[in-house]
Amino acid sequence: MSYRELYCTRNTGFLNSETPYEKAEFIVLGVPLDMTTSYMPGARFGPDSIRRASLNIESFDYETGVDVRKIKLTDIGDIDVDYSSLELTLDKITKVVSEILRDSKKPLILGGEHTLTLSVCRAIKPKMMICFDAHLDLREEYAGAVISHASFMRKVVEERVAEKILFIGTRAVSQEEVKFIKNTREHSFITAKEVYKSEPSSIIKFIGDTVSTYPEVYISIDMDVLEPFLTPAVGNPEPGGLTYNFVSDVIENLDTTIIGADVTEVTPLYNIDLTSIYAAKLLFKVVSYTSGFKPRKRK
Ligand SMILES: [Mn+2]
Repeated sequence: MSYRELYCTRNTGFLNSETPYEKAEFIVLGVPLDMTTSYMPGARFGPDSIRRASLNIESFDYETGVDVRKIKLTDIGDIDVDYSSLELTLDKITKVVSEILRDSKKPLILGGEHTLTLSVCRAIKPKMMICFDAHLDLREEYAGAVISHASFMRKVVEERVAEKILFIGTRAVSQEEVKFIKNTREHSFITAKEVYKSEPSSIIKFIGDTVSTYPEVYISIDMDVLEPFLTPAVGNPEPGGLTYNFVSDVIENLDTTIIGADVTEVTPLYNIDLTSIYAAKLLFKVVSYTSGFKPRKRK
């Protein structure tokens, strides 16, 4: 028996795709993790909300000409979260994602609190990771927990399961986190204010050039990276965020292989499905830019 059969249950799927697992290029996995949430709870309802959104927005991507409904994609359901043990739950995620990679497929993760990215990195060990997030999540511990939504990136760095991380949209940090990241040579951040003050095309080109020196990239999207009037239903809303078009354009201009992605921190109770629509749409962008589409030459 495979881990996906052991640990996952299936319901209405992302895009309701009927592609069998064996034939799929992308594997959608729900992770309804909601254990260390400290402010707005409800991330456990994120995966189904994003699935529902995926069924109710346009599947044709005008910019790429890709209809994501025609992409070979399958949804294997949700990880069974073990609410008595975060480590056990993270281990289940690592095992299922490892299996997806072993089968030469690309994982698309529907969160769930952002902590799940630690377990995904333990499986993927990306050489390059882009992390769209208002926060750095690099605290040594948070509210007594060494692994939590505010500290899991510290573990990613300390365990060296991601070689280089570029944070984009940063705006809510502690002094400790800034000091820590500046002491690493590998990891860096671009603040939301820097994006706001720059010419969008120049900063998008800068990100594209940075990433293109790596053969592949993993994309982690905490939905709080966007301005909270766009996506208020997140665990920790933070003013001064990015726009949807900016994030979409960054994804469009990544001249390298996207090996997988996650969207996290959607807490739909506060906003019905609107935040989930942004999450689904950004995943559509990842899928359509990954699947055979050649980006236009950047000017
Ligand atoms: Mn965040």
